[in-house]
Amino acid sequence: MRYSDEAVDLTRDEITQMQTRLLRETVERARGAPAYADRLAGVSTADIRSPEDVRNLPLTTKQQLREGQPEGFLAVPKSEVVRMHYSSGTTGLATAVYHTRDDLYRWSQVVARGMLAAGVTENDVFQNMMGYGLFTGGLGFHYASELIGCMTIPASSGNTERQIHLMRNFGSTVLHIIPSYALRVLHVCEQQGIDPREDLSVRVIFVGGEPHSEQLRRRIEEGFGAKVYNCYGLSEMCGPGVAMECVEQHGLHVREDHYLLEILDPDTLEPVPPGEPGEVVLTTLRREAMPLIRYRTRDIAHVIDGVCPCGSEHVRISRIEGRTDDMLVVRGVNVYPIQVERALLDIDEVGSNYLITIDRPADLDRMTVAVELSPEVFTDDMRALNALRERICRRLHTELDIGVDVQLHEPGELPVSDGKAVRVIDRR
Ligand code: DLL
Repeated sequence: MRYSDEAVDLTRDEITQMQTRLLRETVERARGAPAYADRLAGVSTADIRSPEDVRNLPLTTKQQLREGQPEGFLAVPKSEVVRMHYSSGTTGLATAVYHTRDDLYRWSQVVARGMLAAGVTENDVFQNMMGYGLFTGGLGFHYASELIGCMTIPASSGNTERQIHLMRNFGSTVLHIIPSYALRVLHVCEQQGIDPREDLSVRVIFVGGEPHSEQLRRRIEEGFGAKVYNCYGLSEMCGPGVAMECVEQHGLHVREDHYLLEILDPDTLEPVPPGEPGEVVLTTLRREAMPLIRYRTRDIAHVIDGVCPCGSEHVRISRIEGRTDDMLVVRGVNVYPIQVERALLDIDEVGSNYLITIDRPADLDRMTVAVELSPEVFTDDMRALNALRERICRRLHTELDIGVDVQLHEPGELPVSDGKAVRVIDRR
């Protein structure tokens, strides 16, 4: 029988009612976790009459999760836990996240909903090019794809030549991949004389796990001749699937029957209106093993107002515009790495990789952007290269409001990762 998911059709009223009930249940369950027992002692679930009443509950931070390690946030007996993941810990110590069997099934459901919304069916061949293991990117999509009934290729990340071989040999139609790695795959295809548009069958690509710009999405779409859909998530909320784009590719629908979304001003912690960027704060609504209340993700996004033409009334958020902790202050100016990417990829001659380095010679911040050029334009003509470098400097200056040193590199010269890309080295 074909897998389907009715929750996608919930009306706004139904979502509100469901969230109110699930929020009460979440609070009751969370009391079972040592880290929440005291903090929720004064909360009466009878006082929760709408999803907005979440504001009366305490916030949860990454620091508290760390302090609660290894089991402070575990709300069920350990015998009910069937798996744990360990968050990537890119910004500090990693934290364990636990799942019951039902947690894992519901996680598959939310990801499958996003795959179905992008038109994936049991006739597709799904090549999962995200790391399998403690990182949630691989396993998060794996079970969703099997739930739908796709032939699933658990390729994991890395070994680009083999990835290309698998795509060709088995006719992969759907991919899941880190966006910076997708550009790397395109680059290797080019080196091997393979035209992905002609020689591969890929039609849908899910990307996520790291910030990326609209320009980067378009490059992947053009390179593969496929539609690219953004998928957001974090280990603390299970992993991928918290919010995913539909065919409209205009905002990511938050799975509101699983997650309660708030967008807060990170300083005042007051809600911001739709359209205004703020910190994404999420409450799990169905999680058993590790319910999290008002978890501060540190990701910045805004709510897109209005109902999506796809018909789903689940609220939409913009792509992640930055993190409260990846903002760089360079000579007193706030800079987000994603701004650099946006500016660079507006320039056709810029290739698939870049690296930002900040140092402080003679007590003054210096920002250097190393940029790979695309293979077609790479030349030995110094005058042409200098003119291009000047153009990139000017574009970055307009975007960032500060002067930046630019270094041009040959294609393939900068370090690459098959996991999340390292875009910034701060040597100050
Ligand atoms: O990256 C889960 C994931 C895997 C999501 C694969 C989508 C696809 P963590 O390793 O815990 O989990 O890292 C979570 O990555 O807080 C964001 O800062 C960032 N991130 C995840 N997805 C996106 C996205 C996974 N689509 C952290 N756009 C999050 C921008 C993203 N940033």
